[in-house]
Amino acid sequence: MENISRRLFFRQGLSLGAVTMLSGCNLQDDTAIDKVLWVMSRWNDRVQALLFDGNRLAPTYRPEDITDPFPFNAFYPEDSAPEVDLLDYRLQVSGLVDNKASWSLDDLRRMPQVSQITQHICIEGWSAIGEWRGVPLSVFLQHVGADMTAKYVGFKCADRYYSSIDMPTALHPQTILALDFGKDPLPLKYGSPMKLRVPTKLGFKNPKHILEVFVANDYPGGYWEDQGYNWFSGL
Ligand SMILES: Nc1nc2c(c(=O)[nH]1)N[C@H]1C(S)=C(S)[C@@H](COP(=O)(O)O)O[C@H]1N2
Ligand SMILES: [Mo]
Repeated sequence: MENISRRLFFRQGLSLGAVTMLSGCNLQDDTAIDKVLWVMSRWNDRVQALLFDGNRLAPTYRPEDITDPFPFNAFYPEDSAPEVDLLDYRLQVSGLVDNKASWSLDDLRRMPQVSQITQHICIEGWSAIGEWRGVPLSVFLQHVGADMTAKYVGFKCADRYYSSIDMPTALHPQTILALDFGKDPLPLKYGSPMKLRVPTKLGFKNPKHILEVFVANDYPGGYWEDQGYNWFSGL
């Protein structure tokens, strides 16, 4: 398996290199270079998907390893984090699922919960260890009768942010719809009332303030993904 994908890597890598030379793009030709880089990144997604082991767990840490204060990050400053009304909150479910009924926070809290102390790694060059607790996304998807053979699970947030992950990662045991941070409900800045915690991917693949979960076969992209960050971004 590893040999095949490595061979695949070199063959595809070489042919991509050849394409780059043959197309004769010069440094002025931004769109041609851009196209090649996008193709390479999507190909990189496929290799990462091939190598992803749905049973391999991300490292977990001890309570004394938890980073305090935990850093905040978003595409806006901390005081602009979107305030979602907890009582009115209804998580929307759409796409390739049998049951599109929305979920209140109580509905989510009645589901099985798991905890994890894991490391969050941001592409901007920092990492921190935190504790999150919530519903395994696999349990949630099972419950709404999601098409588990679909390619993507996507997320829409209260702040225009959006992201999506591959189905094997969505079904990974450490991928959770997190409701708690440490012992408390998720604070505003860390994604209240609910965020995706996925410790097998980079920080930007952990959307906060989630309003909608959907299952799809059409590539949903993401806020940073559509601006060039590699979509799979596995660790
Ligand atoms: N809704 C939303 N989710 C988001 C972001 C955002 O801007 N909006 N930023 C992402 C990035 S780049 C990082 S590193 C983490 C930061 O999460 P934290 O504030 O809990 O540390 O949230 C991710 N999820
Ligand atoms: Mo990030």
